[in-house]
Amino acid sequence: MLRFQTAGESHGEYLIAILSGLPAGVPISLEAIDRELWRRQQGYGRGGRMKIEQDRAEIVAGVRHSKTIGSPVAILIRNREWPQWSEALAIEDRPGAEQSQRPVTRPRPGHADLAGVLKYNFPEARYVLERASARETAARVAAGALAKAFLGAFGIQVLSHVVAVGGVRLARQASWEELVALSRRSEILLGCVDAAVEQRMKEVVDEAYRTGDTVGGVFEVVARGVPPGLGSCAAWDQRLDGRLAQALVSIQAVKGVEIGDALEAASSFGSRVQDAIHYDHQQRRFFRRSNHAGGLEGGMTNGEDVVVRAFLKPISTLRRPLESVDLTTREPASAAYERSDVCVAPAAAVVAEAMVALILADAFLEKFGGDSLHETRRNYEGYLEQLSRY
Ligand code: EPS
Repeated sequence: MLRFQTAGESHGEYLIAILSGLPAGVPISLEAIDRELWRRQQGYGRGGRMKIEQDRAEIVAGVRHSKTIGSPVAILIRNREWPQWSEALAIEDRPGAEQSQRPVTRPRPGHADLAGVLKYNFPEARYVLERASARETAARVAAGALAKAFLGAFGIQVLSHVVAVGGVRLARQASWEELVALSRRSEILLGCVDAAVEQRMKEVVDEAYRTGDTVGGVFEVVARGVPPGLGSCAAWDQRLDGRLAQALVSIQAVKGVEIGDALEAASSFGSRVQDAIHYDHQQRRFFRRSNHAGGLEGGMTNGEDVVVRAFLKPISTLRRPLESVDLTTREPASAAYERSDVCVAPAAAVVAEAMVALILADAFLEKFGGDSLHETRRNYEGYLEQLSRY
């Protein structure tokens, strides 16, 4: 139903997001999109690039007078770095252009560099890393902000927090109120709801700075207000847990996903990890006292919070580079380094919110359809009434 695409290279002129399939009439605020872009740029452990960029969304299609009009929404985000790269990444070739190119001949272990040059048959990795770069996630966050605006019209909110940085982990559950407060902070350190744990996370990042290393982490995304019945048990590719997992693992450096308490459940007994079903006669609704399933059963939402976690490997550009091979000489060489982030867990959590919002909005539209928000709402309300009469 919803389709989204991004284009753009890390040091090219723009990043572009195109989202099609939103109904007409969704209220869109540029300020809200920019706030999401700002959140993605924050976090202790970001590198020099984030001091240069100040991401702003420029909507160039699909929104008029602050509402979607049913046509694809196109958003541009300018790269402030572009003027330094306009020769190195020129669109048109010209004689002598090789001199201004910035080849990357020492592929970084863990990065897309080597697999990409082999795949695309490039002599060096510049074009590969330009697209593989997590700079692309700015465009995802812009598209995700549109999905959040759509979901918000139905009272669905998507938030996140960082659960672990390196070996330092938040050992308790975060409340929804803590996630709301975190999302409103004007300064973001490591995106953890607990100040004492966050300080210990900062020490891990400081150690990585000191030693020329990088550090990964774990973050959790929670969606509240999601009705039961999104996704489907009928076909493997309609299962919402699978769709969420794919969307999250597609984020640069994310290598694993957990739905609900999957890791703990795998080493526990069935009687301890399923969420017993209760019924509230007054409100005429089913409910659970626990949510180990993360709001997903049989590939469908069950009406509880959707809770997913993603596991981020430490990013692969190291100030103290690992061993590699020079693509030109084929001799051993240290992997390339110019500048890099040391920890991106808080930024990746914001990207994950965007991806979850896009998947939920897609599943919501699949179930309720509608060419205008009015029509979607009518269909949704009919379903809510059906549930209340069940
Ligand atoms: C990235 C390398 C760094 C990061 C970049 C992702 O960029 P540069 O090579 O220009 O220093 O800062 O992330 C962003 C620019 C961003 O907006 O998140 C990489 O190789 O993936």
